[in-house]
Amino acid sequence: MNRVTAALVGVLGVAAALAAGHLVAGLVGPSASPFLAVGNTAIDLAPRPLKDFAVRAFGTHDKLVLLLGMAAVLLGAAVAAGLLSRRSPLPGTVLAVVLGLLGAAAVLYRPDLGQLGILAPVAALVAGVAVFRWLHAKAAGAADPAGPADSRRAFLVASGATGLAALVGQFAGTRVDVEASRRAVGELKPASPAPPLPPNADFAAQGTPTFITPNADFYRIDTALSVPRVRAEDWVLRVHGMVDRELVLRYDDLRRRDLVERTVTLVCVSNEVGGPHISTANFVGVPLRDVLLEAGVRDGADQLFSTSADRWTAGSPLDVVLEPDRGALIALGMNGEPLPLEHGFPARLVVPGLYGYVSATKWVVDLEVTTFDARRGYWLDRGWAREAPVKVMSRIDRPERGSTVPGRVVATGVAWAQPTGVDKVEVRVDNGPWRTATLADDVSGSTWRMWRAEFDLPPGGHTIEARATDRAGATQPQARVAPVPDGATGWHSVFFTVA
Ligand SMILES: Nc1nc2c(c(=O)[nH]1)N[C@H]1C(S)=C(S)[C@@H](COP(=O)(O)O)O[C@H]1N2
Ligand SMILES: [Mo]
Repeated sequence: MNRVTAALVGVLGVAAALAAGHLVAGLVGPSASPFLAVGNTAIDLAPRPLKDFAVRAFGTHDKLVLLLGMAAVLLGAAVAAGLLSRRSPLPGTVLAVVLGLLGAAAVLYRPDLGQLGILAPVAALVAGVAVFRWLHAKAAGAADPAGPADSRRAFLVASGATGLAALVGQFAGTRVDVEASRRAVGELKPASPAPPLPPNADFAAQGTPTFITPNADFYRIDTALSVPRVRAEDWVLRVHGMVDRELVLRYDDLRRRDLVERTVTLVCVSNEVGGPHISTANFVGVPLRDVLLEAGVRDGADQLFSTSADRWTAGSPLDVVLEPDRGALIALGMNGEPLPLEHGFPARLVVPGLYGYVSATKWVVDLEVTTFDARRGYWLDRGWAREAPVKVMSRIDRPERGSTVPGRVVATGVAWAQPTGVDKVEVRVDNGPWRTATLADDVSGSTWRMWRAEFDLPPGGHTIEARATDRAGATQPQARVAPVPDGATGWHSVFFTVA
């Protein structure tokens, strides 16, 4: 058989295997799809330096890059196996079995999949072997000059049908209609809305972000390769552990309560000094404290251990989430809509003043009241700290790094110090005296605060630095510390040129 045919047989065999796995995963659990399971397992097993590199190099595209890389490797393997199988179907068969077993191992490793999850890679293995051998036989027949005259046509029909079936399988497999479920939620009207924003809450016209981040621009950080697809009508939240009575809450149970709306700034612990992983939204939901008090927290518990639909976990200090003024939420809505899928639909946690990895569980399905000794959250065994309150921080948005600006320099930026709030931002140029910046109107301690300051500067290169002070009097330290293990510190400094 010629090389092109051989390669095609290899590729179609792998495509059939992927589609069969995907299709069956649609029935037993979307993350059982072998391709995604391998990717997710790769993420969980990746050594930290590699993960950090991926995030730095590809930002939030890191997952897309991983999937494309995996697809390229698979394609290469499929072509190679096809080429090696020109004489006998054995090499291609071996590849299909090996890939199937790899998928099975990944699915078994995923803690979020039940026993049935294994059916998806098994289907992939069986389909891969069967389709490959079937097409191989047809191709061999077509290549045989002594064979029947229509054998060439039979091969083309068979490969076309395989390609089509593989495509249909890919699409049919993802049919959990979570979009429809989200649309059907309708308006989540808070009984107590967030206070309206003051007129001058940001300096967006001078280069800061808008005070409220539109959902489409809200930073996104998570380990999920495929966004968990949980329908509101299927969602249940279990509250258990060291409680007086276990609760099982459904979506309608929560949305029928008096919903509250709170404006909260979320920030990621991995945010570098000057980094972008911070955003603010109006979250609508149920006070987490009320739910925990209903369950009745027993003495001795110190951790709220939350688990997502895809088995990611976070541990929050119980005393913090129970603080009456903290404003921790089980959020259902964000900026006037049900949570977007990638921000946790149907429900997530939001705790002002704690970095996301110890508090902001998206697609949350389980709340266990426990101790820090008993359970360890996802990032703890990957080098991050158990206690992670947000650190006081400021960022310079204008002038931009490396930009050239006129001599009358309008510097702007943001500062945050949840939950106390920002008391003061100081700015200096070229190691000169600190000057107090003008703060935008205050919204609350749970949110960021914009600042601005003007300088008249001579032409040439200049460096501007900023530092914030919180309402408890703590000033952002100068010492540069990396984000690992509990958040970066240091003053943001920006070099620019005056024309
Ligand atoms: N299920 C789940 N929830 C998660 C995460 C995750 O990986 N999985 N990442 C956390 C981290 S590290 C942060 S900073 C916030 C980010 O929330 P966002 O993506 O809505 O901005 O979500 C948190 N919640
Ligand atoms: Mo994070």
